[in-house]
Amino acid sequence: MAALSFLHVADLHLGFQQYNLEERFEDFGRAFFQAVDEAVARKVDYLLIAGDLFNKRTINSRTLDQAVAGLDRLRRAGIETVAIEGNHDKAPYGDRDSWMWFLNRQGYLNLLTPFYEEGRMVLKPWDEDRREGTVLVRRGVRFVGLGYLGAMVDQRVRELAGLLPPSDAFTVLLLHGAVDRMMHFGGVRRESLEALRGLVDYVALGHIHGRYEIGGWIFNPGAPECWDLSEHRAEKGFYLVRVEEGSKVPAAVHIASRRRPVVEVAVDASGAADPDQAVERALEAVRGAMANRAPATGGGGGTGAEQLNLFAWVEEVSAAAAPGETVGAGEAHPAEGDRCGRPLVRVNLGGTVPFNPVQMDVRRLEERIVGECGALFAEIVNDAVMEGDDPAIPGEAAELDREELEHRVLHHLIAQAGRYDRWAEELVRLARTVKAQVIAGASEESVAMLIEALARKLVEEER
Ligand SMILES: [Mn+2]
Repeated sequence: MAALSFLHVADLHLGFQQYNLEERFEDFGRAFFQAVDEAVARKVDYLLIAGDLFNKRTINSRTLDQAVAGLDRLRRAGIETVAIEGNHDKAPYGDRDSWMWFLNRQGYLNLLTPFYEEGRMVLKPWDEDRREGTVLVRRGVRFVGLGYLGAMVDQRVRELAGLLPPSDAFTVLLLHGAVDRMMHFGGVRRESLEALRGLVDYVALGHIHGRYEIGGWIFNPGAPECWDLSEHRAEKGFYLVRVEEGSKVPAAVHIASRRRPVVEVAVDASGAADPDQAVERALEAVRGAMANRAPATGGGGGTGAEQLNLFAWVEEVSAAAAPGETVGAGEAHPAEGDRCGRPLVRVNLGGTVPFNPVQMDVRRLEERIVGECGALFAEIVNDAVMEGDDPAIPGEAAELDREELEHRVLHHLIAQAGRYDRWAEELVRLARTVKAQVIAGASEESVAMLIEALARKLVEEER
């Protein structure tokens, strides 16, 4: 009866109009509404948003409308939302007025943030009047929210281990960070998190867009939609979590999000006599892949529901549902019909051809994949190489040292992109400087300044 339950989501990226397509904007909204529907249908106590509710800091009114619609539905269902900011929706440095802050002020969610005194973290209990704090305590549960801390996250997590008192309450840490990855952009070492064992019972992560979990207490649900098409093989969705009264052990099941299918096709253009033939070959390959594709079930399969049966949650909730209420199916949303409809297509064009690969009309190919194959959008990655051209990795690679090899590969990639070949040397130098700076632990701001400086120079010289 007094068991605790919550739905853990992250990286919803509301407002992302991918490829400038209205339909993609709606896809990200629908993924959020699916999470809201799940939370309401399962009658959870809390919705946890582990960062990147929004795709960017400045959102438009329609994005705010989506967010408010979902959060208001939760509020009316008696579900409290606890959230942190991610790197995408964080307010600009020194400015606290993010849209997450606005939603917090309006009571749609409780936004937890870290606080500092003289450079050291202090744990500020949630203040309902000021609507701010790091630690929110509710009956039987304690939420600690650190948000996105960039290169500092590892240090702050270790600080937290010294600050957080033990508690009888089940403790959830919300963190927008990656375990043992992207160390300068939100990466945290697993051993640093391990120092929180016994103090924290569930680490609710966001940031990495594919699902992973560690040790039965660290969970990352994966962005429910594909922010980048390369994510399509990852598992994505939400964690439905239940904790029995007095227990410190979370029972978590992953629910796959219903998302737009992605079809990825590798095309070897080798042997094509001319650009048109290569394009026809690609089109043929896409047609075949589209025809062979399994009927769209949307997302990563139905393992979530099967696992749920393990603790008979479905039956229990179904029995408790009001007459006429559909459990799990959710409310109908506009344009639901296209939800699992036309896929996004990515074509990786490779091989060696007897003509300059930029002569292949990829624009036209994209149009035809949409027009003739029923794709919502097509993205072509043209990595084909002209016969006799230096391949990206030269034959004598084994004899080159790492530095020289890196230089050659970068130079090749930039020169191949066509419009930047004039600047290839400078761009290679920039890429290598950025790499060195990142390894040395430079801040995102200083790296951004480097890139901006060169971009300015190029724009001026192009005039
Ligand atoms: Mn994200």
